[in-house]
Amino acid sequence: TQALVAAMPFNPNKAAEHGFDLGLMPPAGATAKPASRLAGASTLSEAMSSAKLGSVAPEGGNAATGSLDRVRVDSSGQALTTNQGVAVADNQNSLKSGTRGSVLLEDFILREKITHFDHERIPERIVHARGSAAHGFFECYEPLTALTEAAPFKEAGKITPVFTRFSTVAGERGSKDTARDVRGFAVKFYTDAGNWDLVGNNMPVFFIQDAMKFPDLVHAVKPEPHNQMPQAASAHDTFWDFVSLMPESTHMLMWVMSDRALPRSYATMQGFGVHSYRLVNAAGESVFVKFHWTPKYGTHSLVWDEAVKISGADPDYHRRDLWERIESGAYPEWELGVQTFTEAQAEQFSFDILDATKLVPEELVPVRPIGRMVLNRNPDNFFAETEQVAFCTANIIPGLDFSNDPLLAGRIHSYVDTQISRLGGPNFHELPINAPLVPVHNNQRDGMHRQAIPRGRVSYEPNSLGGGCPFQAGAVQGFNSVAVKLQARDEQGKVRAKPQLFAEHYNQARLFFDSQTPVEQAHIAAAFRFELSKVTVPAIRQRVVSMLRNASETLAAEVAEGLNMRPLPEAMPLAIDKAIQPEISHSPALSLMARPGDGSIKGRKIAILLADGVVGQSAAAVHAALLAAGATPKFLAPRIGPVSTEDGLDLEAQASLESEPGFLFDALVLPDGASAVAGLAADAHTFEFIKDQYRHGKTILALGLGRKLLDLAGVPLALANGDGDPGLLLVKDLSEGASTAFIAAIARHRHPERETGPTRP
Ligand code: HDD
Repeated sequence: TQALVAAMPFNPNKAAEHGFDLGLMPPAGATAKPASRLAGASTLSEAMSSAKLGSVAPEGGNAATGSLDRVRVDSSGQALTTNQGVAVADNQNSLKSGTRGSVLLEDFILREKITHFDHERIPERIVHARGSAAHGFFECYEPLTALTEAAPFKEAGKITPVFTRFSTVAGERGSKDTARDVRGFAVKFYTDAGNWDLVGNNMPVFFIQDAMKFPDLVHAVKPEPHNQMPQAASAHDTFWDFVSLMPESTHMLMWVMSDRALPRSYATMQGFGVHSYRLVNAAGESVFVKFHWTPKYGTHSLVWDEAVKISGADPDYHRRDLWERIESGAYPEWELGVQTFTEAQAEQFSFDILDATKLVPEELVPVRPIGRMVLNRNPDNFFAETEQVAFCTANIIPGLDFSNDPLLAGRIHSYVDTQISRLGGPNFHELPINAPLVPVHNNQRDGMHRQAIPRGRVSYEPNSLGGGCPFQAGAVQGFNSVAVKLQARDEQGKVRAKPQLFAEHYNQARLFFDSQTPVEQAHIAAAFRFELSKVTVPAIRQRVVSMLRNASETLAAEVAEGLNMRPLPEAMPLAIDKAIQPEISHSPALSLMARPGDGSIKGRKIAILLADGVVGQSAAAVHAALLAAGATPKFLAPRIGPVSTEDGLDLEAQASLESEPGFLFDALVLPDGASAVAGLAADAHTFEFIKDQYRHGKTILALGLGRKLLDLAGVPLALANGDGDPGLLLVKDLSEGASTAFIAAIARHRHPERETGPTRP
């Protein structure tokens, strides 16, 4: 028992421990490289400068460790104190006039404790309230100096510490992780030229083109104001009312109705900077750039039925996944890629690159990989780090600049502004998680919660009394905005209007839908059907279908069919008077299937069912093989705790079938042993478990007599068309070949060939 329980790839009790930082140590049994010299650095600048010397990425450590150490609190071996550092003798009883008398006003210990507690909550983010984050690093592949002088891209092997927060958009802080929603993908680079925040999403486009519409969009999607329902869901009248009156949202709706909006984990989703930004080199020359994060472990999503069930059984599904991957050493990793193009190229595109509802197809401009990001350390404290981190699109560094995207312009204002009420004043940049690694010198002073203690009597510039310091860095060292030339068409003077191409709303929506595989298309149609079935006003449903007709008649017809809508409503009138011919009609890169990942099963959760009388050896062997492959196998039985085996091996169930149902796992092992099969068959949870695993397209391995459970659950052993099911492996015992085949089938993530139509069994 000891050996197998200890073989958990991570320590689930970590957060309860004091004394030493397990997160900085290579996880027990993991194949991570030993903690690098960075972990031992005593200051951040020491860590950073040693990082720059070499090309070894700090797996298991993080350069930001040094700076946070000064504010870390370790209470091991310490007595309880008040906030003034006064030792507290009794933390159980308030001060009273006699044991049955009234509590005394002078009880400063009670009052301090309660007062602090009363103020422990801060406002949640108005959007992206629910999130999870981790520390890590970015490593540059090769110098990008021809295009940009941005600090992270200066040399091959250069390491820049990062803190990355993922989020859902609509739900409140305590809502579920697996809602159908866009996911935030915000990266703070602590560069040696100041902080750069790349605040993106897991989808490369957005609902609206102008920040002017953002409050309307958010009000429409959030729970309705009169009754505060529904939570973390777009499936309601106000959202669909708004978007059906904003045809520019059609492209984004395709993404949000696709499986992209149901990621399997944060580690298996792409990220995008969305807007066109600029890269600027030392000579001041600039090109446009779009940023792409591509997950090493592939793009994998949930299916709707699975997402709905998970949200009940484990609302923290993505948060837990991120945490456990990092603790087990299966570090989430993404490659950063850029699409770069010139102003002249941009002029030729059939769409406007300032329009955030459009992407630049990879067929037009390929994505060039420039580095990788690894997340390898969990935060020590959720509030201090994940909640207090303040991202801002305005945080850019020399070598980067904005484009004139009007959505971006509003964001540059909004993020700083919102932190002032969320974090209580203008000094939130001093919070340890937000502070840059480089020193800050300016004449800004005072304000709520000021931490810095500026010395001297000079707080203005120019000055002579302070020797002229801090002085302007000048054009060579300081940030310079690109001197973009105004073009003839910009000389209309002040206008509230948009460029003509912004009025073309459907070409890329069509491109997206037509580039999906049939299974993905079926899921999109099913998602529209589901969401619109929750819309109570028929006119809104009609309007959405009339909008979809302009993007895809096939999709519109399927959705209308699903809503019993006959005849099809007229297509919505177009906003543009001339047809715009798109460059391409198919972009395979837009399918989730385009990025299966590196073929590993690192971080996947696999259930191995047990019951008394199980053949211990084969269950233990499959556990060991999965662990060695970097997955997180778990023994489950009708009841948690010890399980007796046929062959005398001690095994222990770490969860029960009731506490962790089947849809929480990526794959399933059914054990061998006549009594175990009988024991499992006597528990109805077993069949729910198997049916969900089957229905959701998961890989199932049946060892020996375990296959009987499949028969009892009514699982067909072949596909509807008579072909063998690649996700069902029935083996006598666990020969070498069997575990390899099992691992390869899990690496496919899901076996959609089991799906027979939009309404599947
Ligand atoms: Fe935003 C948070 C991403 C448009 C205003 N946004 C926020 C976060 C992400 C994004 C990832 C969470 C950051 C974190 O983890 O703390 N937002 C986007 C993307 C957009 C976008 C990719 C379109 C391309 N956002 C957008 C617009 C506005 C905002 C147009 C306002 C004009 N966003 C905010 C905000 C938030 C925010 C209100 C809420 C909390 C915060 O900023 O710190 O300022």
